[in-house]
Amino acid sequence: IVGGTIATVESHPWVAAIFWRSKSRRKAFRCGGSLISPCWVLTAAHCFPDGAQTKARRLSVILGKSALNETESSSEQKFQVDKLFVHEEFDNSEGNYDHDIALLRLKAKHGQCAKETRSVRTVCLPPPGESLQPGIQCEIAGYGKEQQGLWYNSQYLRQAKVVLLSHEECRDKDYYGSLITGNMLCAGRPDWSQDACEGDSGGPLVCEVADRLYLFGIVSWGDGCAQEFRPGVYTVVTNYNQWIAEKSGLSS
Ligand code: 4AZ
Repeated sequence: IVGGTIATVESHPWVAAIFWRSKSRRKAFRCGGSLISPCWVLTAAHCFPDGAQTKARRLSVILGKSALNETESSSEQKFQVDKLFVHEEFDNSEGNYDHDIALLRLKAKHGQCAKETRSVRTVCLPPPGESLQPGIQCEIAGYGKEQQGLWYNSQYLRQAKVVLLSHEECRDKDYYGSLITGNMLCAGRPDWSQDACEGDSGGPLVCEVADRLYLFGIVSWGDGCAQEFRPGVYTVVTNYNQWIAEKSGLSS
């Protein structure tokens, strides 16, 4: 996150940190995600460059994490991943980010996955078809870079406020033009001071509707971070209620 503030995980208790264990057994932070039910984390497809061939065994998820490189055993819940679904139509081979969505199933321990606490809870999926007016303010959170070009992620979970742009504005030639599909939404600050950045991918864009917070977007891509006319681009979650229900067996 560029230009945001440090956040406690209690204020974004659905945030998941996804790690990848390399062949040398080193665990590296890979992406953010959002807990949508006790055993399911929603994230971005591009977090898994090997797509459907990705070995779920190498993935792990930590919930309730405020600091990336420290363990707070009192708040954290750690899980292995027993299944990964990457959207079948995601194909990044030509730099295309359409359908940038994936689901992870956490491996239950003693018949249970995430337990609700002050630092761990699920976020609601938006009602199918609910669309948002441009100009409304939403919140993003993640452990990604605090500035474009840094080689390290943020040590702490950070948050920022971004405003939704209209589809028309984002498809303007001064913005991203035809790179923006109907499955993407754009959000940024009017002064371009706050944005998601590398490492925030997969994480939540949460917006309030009728006094409730809903997961409307998944951090997907952007040309750099917090650059003029280059808003953050997010996967439109409401286009995938059916896909999520199908893969997870959760009813939408
Ligand atoms: C990335 O590289 C990335 N400014 C994610 C989000 C944004 C840019 C890059 C949005 O994963």
